[in-house]
Amino acid sequence: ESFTLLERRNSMAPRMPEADAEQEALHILVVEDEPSQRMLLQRLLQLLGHKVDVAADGQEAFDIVLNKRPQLVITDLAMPGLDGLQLIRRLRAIPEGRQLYIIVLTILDDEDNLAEVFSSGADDFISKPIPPRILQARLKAGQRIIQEQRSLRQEQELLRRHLEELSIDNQLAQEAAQTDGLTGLYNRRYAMRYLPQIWDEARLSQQPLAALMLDIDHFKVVNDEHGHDVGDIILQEFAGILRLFCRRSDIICRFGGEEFLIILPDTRLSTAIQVAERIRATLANRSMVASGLALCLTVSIGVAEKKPAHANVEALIKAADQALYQAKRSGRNRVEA
Ligand code: GH3
Ligand code: MG
Ligand code: MG
Ligand code: MG
Ligand code: MG
Repeated sequence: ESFTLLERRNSMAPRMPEADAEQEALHILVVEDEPSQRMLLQRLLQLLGHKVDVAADGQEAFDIVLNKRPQLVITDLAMPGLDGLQLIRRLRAIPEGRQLYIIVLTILDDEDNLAEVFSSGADDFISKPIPPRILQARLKAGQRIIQEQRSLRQEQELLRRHLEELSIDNQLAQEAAQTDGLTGLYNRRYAMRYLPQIWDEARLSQQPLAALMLDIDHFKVVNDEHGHDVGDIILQEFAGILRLFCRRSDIICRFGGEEFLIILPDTRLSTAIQVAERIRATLANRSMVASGLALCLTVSIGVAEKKPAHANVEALIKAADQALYQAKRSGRNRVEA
């Protein structure tokens, strides 16, 4: 093996390439066990404007690829320990090495040897001794691939981000469309679209289904005496209490201003009445704090369960609403079924 770079430079007509303005600086790893050759190649590449790391064998090269992520590897074949072909096969087997551009340095450019070089995963080869202008030309070919891969990765990343934004927007829009802005509960429109499905499921599986219609008593007074903002805070607190007494499978909905509907799947009337009673008692026995005010409020609740006579979920809701009307008429702060 003779590396004739220095001889070339000193003798005859040295044709040292100059840094090419169109050639971008690459991050190159030189793998070569012979120290003088390694250093010469390193100097030449640095002269051409590239950033160069060096390794003396395959194992060291493998570690440098993982840690420093060069774009291009120029590797010798015959090396102690992990040789050039083994290095290439290992690199091609890991994500960090799949897109590396790999050039092999070889003295044996016969058919068999080259076939093995390419089938191990190399992108190109240069015969030793290395003619500097050929090296420069091969690097330029590599650069085209590296640039193309980079722009593909960038496009992929843009696309990925775009898709992510779309799906977040979509999710937010869906949430906004189905929830009530003040309380975060489902809104009436969503409930009326979604509930027929719950109704059908209960019908088909012959499971009970219950509905609670709740209306805060004399809520107008809160607004009149303390202002609309305090009223809003009370509504939010009330929504929190409802969440506290409901299961994940229950559908809690702000049906109107201070009127709420809860649908309880797989729940009989007696259980639904218990739930309603707990909500009523909780509100009656504690004061709600809003803007430093402690307010005592009560709620009236109508309860109904699915009956064979009900044609649809609206009929069930209507029955709960009628029971609520009854609770109001009987003096408020009551549960009626
Ligand atoms: P009742 O015991 O008969 O239910 O009396 P009420 O005062 O609660 O009933 P009414 O229907 O007369 O008044 C409901 C009040 O709820 C009137 C309205 O100003 C208030 N309200 C409705 N929506 C909101 C809201 O989003 N925020 C606030 N602060 N108040 C609301
Ligand atoms: Mg890379
Ligand atoms: Mg060697
Ligand atoms: Mg009311
Ligand atoms: Mg009302």
